[in-house]
Amino acid sequence: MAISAESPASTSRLRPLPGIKVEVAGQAASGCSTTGGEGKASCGSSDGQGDMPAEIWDKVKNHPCYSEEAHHHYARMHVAVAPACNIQCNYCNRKYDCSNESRPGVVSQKLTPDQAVKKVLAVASEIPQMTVLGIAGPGDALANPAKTFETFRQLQEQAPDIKLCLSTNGLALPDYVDEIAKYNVDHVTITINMVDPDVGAQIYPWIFYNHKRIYGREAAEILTERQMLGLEMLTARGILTKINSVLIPGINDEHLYEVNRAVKARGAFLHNIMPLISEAEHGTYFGLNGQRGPTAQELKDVQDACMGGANLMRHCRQCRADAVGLLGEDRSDEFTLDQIEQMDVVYDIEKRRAYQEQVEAERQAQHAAKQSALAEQGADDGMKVLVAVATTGGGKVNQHFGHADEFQIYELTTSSTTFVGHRRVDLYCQGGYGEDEQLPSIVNAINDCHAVLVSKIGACPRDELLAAGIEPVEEYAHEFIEKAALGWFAGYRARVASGEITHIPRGDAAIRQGAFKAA
Ligand code: CLF
Ligand code: SF4
Repeated sequence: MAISAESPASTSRLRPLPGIKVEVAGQAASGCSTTGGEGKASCGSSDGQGDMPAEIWDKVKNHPCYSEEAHHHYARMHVAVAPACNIQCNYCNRKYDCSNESRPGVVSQKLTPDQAVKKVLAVASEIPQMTVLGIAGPGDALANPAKTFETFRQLQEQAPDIKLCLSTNGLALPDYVDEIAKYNVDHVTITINMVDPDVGAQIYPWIFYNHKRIYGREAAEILTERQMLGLEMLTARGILTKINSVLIPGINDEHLYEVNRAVKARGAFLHNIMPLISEAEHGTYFGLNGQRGPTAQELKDVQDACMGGANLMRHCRQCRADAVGLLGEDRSDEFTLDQIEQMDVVYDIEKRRAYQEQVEAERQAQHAAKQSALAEQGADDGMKVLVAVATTGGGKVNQHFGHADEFQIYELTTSSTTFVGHRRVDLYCQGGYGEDEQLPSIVNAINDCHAVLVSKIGACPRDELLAAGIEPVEEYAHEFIEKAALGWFAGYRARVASGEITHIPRGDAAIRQGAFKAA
């Protein structure tokens, strides 16, 4: 893949729009770009507030998608009130969740605004660290404006401490920016996969615009103009924007660098480059025609090439349109409409605030532990490794290897720990017993890592990992992730320096889709 960080950014085909002031360094980007943005792996909030302005920090500090650090501690939920869509993406089949914001899997229940509000209040009373409500499909939030804004209107009144968030393909966005601002929707995601209509024509067969269906390049040209206009209008109103881009090998992989530059120039706060999910059984055009998704290394290469542009998000889980919980977990089964009817819902804003203060104290402790572990790393020897971590949340190494349905991946150097992604895996422990046939697929998923940090691991997977050259590490159980990872890394470097072991760079890994999550 020929992606160069030196590639020229070409936004020449994107016309500036009259009356819209576009700050290249970015009003919204001021949150991160005031520190230069150069080399940052994700939003500046992954390292605490830093020199981010207080009003931006206030918006991102407990939003699990806008802050990598926050995603260990705070939860989000989606309500599926938006079934219709106004475009067709070649990676989407409407029987499945919107691929913009979700992994494939049918939405179990579509909700009316009243049902959605009831569900949000029930979840908020049960999960006090749930801080964000998003509308992300299963179609497009703004192709269903009445339901979307009625939900936001009610929630703004009844749950004023919950941040409101929406996700859209951007086609209708310029028509609704004022309404988005009216309901204090502070976070908007636009899925932008291209800024070149010739690339767009390979991703979008048609759009529905001005009461008619428009096909091919013309459709992509309208879509990109509407997306850019909508982004500029949001930036002008001080609304934080995140751009989601689906990495489609051979179609837009090299082009995403240009997308990154174009959205940064229009004030996007964050750019989330995520892998195409493409399987024949999903029934999508790409899935049926053999279009593959990227490998872990291909995804990382594109993300790394885009560093220094808009700040990057790498912790996206491609959630369902009805997801509930921490990113990576899904508690939607606990909150069906029938179950909500039985619940005693008490929306106690003070109780939520008190709980979140405890969460904040834990988060500060994690941040401090990371800083002190970095300070102890010693001289830089240029080594860079990936490690996998099993965690149930709270920023700690606190999950048994056999219970992990995903591993979080960190890149370690002597001066940094960077969250670079997650890998879904088949659950190893099924009904109390280890399923050894799952092991090769788990090894494939973390094959680029030198170690896997877990709270506990059985003898059989331990041997298999060692044979594959991945070191299982239990001695940091229940410690904060970065502190644990850096503790292992210091020991590893010492063993290499002493000649006890030889450092061997590792290969690529497979991004798993459709992994078994339950026994
Ligand atoms: Fe939902 Fe999206 Fe808001 Fe987050 S998800 S609407 S910004 S609250 Fe987050 Fe899920 Fe990735 Fe979306 S991990 S798919 S980026
Ligand atoms: Fe599907 Fe979302 Fe694309 Fe609409 S915008 S076609 S719902 S992926």
